[in-house]
Amino acid sequence: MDFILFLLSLLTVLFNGIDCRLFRSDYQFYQEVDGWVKLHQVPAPWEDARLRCELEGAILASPHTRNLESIMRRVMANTHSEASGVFTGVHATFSKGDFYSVDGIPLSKMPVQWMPSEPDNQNNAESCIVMVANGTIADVSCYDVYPYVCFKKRTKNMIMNVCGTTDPEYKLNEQTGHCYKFHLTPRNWTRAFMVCSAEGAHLAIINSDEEAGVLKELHGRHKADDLPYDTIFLGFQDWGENGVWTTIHGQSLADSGYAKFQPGQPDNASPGENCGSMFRNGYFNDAWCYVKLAFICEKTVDSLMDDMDV
Ligand SMILES: [Ca+2]
Ligand SMILES: [Ca+2]
Ligand SMILES: [Ca+2]
Repeated sequence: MDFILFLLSLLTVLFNGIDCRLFRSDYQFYQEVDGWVKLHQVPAPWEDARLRCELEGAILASPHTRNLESIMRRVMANTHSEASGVFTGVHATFSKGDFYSVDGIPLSKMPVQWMPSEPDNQNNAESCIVMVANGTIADVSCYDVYPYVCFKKRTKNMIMNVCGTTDPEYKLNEQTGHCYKFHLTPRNWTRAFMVCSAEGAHLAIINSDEEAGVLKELHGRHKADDLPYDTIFLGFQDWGENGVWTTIHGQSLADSGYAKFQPGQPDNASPGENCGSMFRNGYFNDAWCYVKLAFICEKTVDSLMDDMDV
């Protein structure tokens, strides 16, 4: 009998171990909610919080159930979020006063209580909900900044691929041994950087002629008509100066292994181009940082989650 119990507990330990590795290593698995949770301590406006959780493959957490509410409170404990509270996924940005979680659950179904004298919709400008450490909530401006919690419910068939992500759009390239994802949704350079970072990757850096060929081929799979401009953002810039081109990993282009600009580029077109991009032919261009372009994220297989922001 003891042996069977021992075997069962061993299996449970093994099974939990597997659970933890099914998702990102910057998330913590909690049995009570059958899912993974991460506290983001850097306060952000609500839209950014929602987006970052989504890019991480999760959602902005809401206190749907007593268990999730108590886990949210637990992760807040002993951090500065304990005093400030955290943004929840509950919002009324679609329709004033109609509060739902980002996954569509009405606030009225959640086991939470308002703080004294809340909700007050101050200045008619409060459409997002924060929760403080004692579990009570308040409406606040979505433009204020708060820490927040992301939550990933365990689902069947979650597959961690060789790229160390459950995002099937990351594909391993055998030539370079790195994984890449082409983002068709155009973003400015800063947001492109954020997207790659949240996905546990980085804006792609070309380290050889061979890798330039790989990215060129990836670009070539998308018709020019499907892109806002036929140039895509990559991971280099010049710190807002002119001409000192540096990869986001701090190397000069020459040191990084590829520094081929299109003839006539960089041309620093008015009012100034400080962000790195690549034309369809594989040659570099300096681009306006604020223009929205498609972009490529790159992920190293061996460091998997080392690039994660925390
Ligand atoms: Ca309020
Ligand atoms: Ca690279
Ligand atoms: Ca240019």
